[in-house]
Amino acid sequence: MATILFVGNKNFSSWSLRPWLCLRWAAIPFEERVIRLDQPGYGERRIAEVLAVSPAGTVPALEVDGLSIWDSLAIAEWAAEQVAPGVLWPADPATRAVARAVTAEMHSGFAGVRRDLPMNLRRRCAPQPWLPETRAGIERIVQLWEGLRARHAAEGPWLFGARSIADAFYTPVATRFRTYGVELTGAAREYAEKLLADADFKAWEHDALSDRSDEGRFPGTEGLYT
Ligand SMILES: N[C@@H](CCC(=O)N[C@@H](CS)C(=O)NCC(=O)O)C(=O)O
Repeated sequence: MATILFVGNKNFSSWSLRPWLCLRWAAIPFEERVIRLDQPGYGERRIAEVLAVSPAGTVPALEVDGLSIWDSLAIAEWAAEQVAPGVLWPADPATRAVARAVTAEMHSGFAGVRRDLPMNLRRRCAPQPWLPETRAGIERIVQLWEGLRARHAAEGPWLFGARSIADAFYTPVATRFRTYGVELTGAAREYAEKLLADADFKAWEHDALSDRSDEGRFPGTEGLYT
């Protein structure tokens, strides 16, 4: 079975990072192909190379034996179905339902955080005053992390004790907080550090830091891709 994950520039593409982590954590073999997003058509979902593999014109997209799955959460769900229960979603149905809600909240929400703190692994900024919507999003994420860590502390260091898709979806957030100097304390800080220390995340980050060829191609918009 040929399984190919198409991802965007690793420094910027937070949507690509999420399912890439899920496939790695599930130990599903896959070939990775980077499609540069600094090309004509970006921002309009009209990049020809992307449209060739993703009808929505966005990455990530997973190709499995000719089938295209063109959304990060759909790819994560596909991955969860390839492995034993408990590997990518919590095995307990009630915990799994909450994990899905937490993941969906990231997938469809936090517009202010996504707009004002775009993922940019190479960048470090001084803390700045956020717009109310953005500040509320940051506070909601911190509250969510603290609440879940308090509830699942005895079961392991991840949001729901054992590692899950929810952690993959919040890994880009941990990088954004680091990039933009969002100060964390206590359980939220420990959790963010855990995400950033993950070996697979480190491998992705290494690639992002090694290839600086997309730098300066979008003057003033270093964090263009969210
Ligand atoms: N809902 C989609 C969003 C994917 C997305 O917006 N990807 C961005 C890059 S991170 C993209 O491909 N943009 C192409 C464009 O705007 O032309 C998902 O979860 O996969």
